[in-house]
Amino acid sequence: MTQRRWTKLLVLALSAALFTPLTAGQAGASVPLDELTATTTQLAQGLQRPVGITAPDDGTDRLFILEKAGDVRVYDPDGGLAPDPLLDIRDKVDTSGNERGLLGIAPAPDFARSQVLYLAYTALPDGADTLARYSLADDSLEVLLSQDHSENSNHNAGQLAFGSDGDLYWSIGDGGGADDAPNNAQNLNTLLGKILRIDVSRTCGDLPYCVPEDNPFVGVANARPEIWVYGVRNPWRFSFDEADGSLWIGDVGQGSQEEVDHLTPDQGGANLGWSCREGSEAHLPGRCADGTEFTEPVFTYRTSTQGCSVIGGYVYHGEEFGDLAEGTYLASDYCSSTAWAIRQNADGTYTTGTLGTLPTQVTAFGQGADGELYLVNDLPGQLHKVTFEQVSASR
Ligand SMILES: [Ca+2]
Repeated sequence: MTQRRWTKLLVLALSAALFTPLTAGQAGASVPLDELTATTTQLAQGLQRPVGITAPDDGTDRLFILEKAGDVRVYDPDGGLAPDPLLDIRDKVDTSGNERGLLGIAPAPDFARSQVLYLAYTALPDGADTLARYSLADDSLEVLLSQDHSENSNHNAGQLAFGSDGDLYWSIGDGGGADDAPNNAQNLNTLLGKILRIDVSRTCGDLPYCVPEDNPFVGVANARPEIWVYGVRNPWRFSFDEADGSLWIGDVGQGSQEEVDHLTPDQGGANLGWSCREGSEAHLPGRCADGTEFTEPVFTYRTSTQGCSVIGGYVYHGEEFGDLAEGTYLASDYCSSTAWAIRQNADGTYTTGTLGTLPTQVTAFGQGADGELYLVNDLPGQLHKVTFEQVSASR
């Protein structure tokens, strides 16, 4: 997070503390969800299958946009979409199948100085899910970690984000196909169907990264120590709430339920259920022993009737709509474009609702350095800004 974002949150927290009790996720004023609507304004077009957005913390207000084939484009609020890519690794990326490609990007916490980016992609020749470090200074690419994913081309997940702990988190899908046939998501000996947490600021022995000592499966037999949470199917997009460091995950369902999970920073080791459970329901209960503990989603909706694939978003902490939407988590669905909203209440329960239907399809959300929310649609290839409005409660 940028210095100015920290300062703004501190001011928000202080002013809220003076007048009202401060609650997690609701640091500022906001109107009831049934009086709130979300829409979008187009900023740029002509992108080639954009699938992700990030913002470097370097004072430039730029957005970096992933194109599935393997390049990163730059949107500048003053100059618009730059014609030349920031980087191009198309000769490394396996784009066979709809879900393979360059899928994730995270600027290093010291990006302004180091000019280092982390990238997640499916690599040639066989589609291995791959995490690599890219240096803009010399256009070098160093592979840090990869996971075989050759059996199926779908369910690669691919989100990258740094937590407030400075560690890098990476989501990998269950290996694809239907019903997670090999039971990967519940198997701690594979990285498939997991969200990982590693320290990329150091090296340890032969590894080009380190495993944080407090990762939940360090020292556990037959478990990969990089695992942070398990039992996920295809967590295409996750994000951190910069106000409390909590993790919001949109895990794409198979045919029954789409789900959003919300984990505090002390919930490492959580089993999110797949494929024993799908959303809030039993799916293949025989996959898990009696008494297995699951962490239930905080929000679900029906896959077939209310959409097809959840697109995880962000908790809004921008200034422009702070009096309307501060502390509101916004997500969508790839097919229905519903604007799903979730707020955590002071007692730990959640209030959920819709903020209407977005005027465009959503492939991924992003959060600018200014805290405002943006989205891309892969077809036809546009960048939009999310805006909020207060409406009458009769909607
Ligand atoms: Ca689940």
